[in-house]
Amino acid sequence: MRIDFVTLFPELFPPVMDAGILGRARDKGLLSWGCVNPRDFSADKRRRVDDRPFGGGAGMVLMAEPLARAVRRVRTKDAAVIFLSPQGVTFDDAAAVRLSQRERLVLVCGRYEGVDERALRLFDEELSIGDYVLTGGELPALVVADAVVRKIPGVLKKDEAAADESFASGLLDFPQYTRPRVWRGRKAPEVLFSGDHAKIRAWRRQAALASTRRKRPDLIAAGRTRTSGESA
Ligand code: 58G
Repeated sequence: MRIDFVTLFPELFPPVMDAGILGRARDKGLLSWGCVNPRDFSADKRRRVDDRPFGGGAGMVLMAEPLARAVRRVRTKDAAVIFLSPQGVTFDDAAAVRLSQRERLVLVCGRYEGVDERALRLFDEELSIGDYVLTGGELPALVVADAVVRKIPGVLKKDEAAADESFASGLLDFPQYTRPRVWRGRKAPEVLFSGDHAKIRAWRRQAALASTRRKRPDLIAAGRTRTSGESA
């Protein structure tokens, strides 16, 4: 997969995109990415990309033209061009799976009080990572990139991918324990030392269901949970 970020702050991307599993995905040749800066497409010699809102009011608006030129630089026929904004459709695990099947993504990050409304036609989709306003679309773009890339086959190690499946099933993960067996007087569940893998699997399924009921009852009410271990 190829991801292009359209951003006024390209320096925010390498620390996240080069670390951990995302960095490994690039090393393995499963991901390439880059940034394009609308400031490089500004029409004036001061490289301005924002201007005052027509009709007055506080703050500045990102101008349509530098954004359009930056998007044109990286857009291809097969690319999904996505704008991150609080007004978008809420991004979730299913959207991550869907976007992971695309060959190219262009993730467009706004700044200031928003972008000129006429620029919205540049985008195939408008996504939000949740109901809050941030100072820029860069963190949401990185959230989307992280969630999408880890869905690309081969990016996660086999055991990591298996763990992901349990959340994609619509349930929270089962509780995990590691050494020591007793920590500050609290024992790890005995069943995990039984060596009986069928019994461990059954315990984990029940524990995941109990944890979901307690912490996220909305997931169970949504009715998309697989509660008895079927595979799809
Ligand atoms: C209204 C307000 C329109 C994404 C701000 C556009 C982006 C939150 C999210 C904006 C974002 C999210 C200006 C800064 C978009 C622009 C950007 N905030 N919830 N802020 O995904």
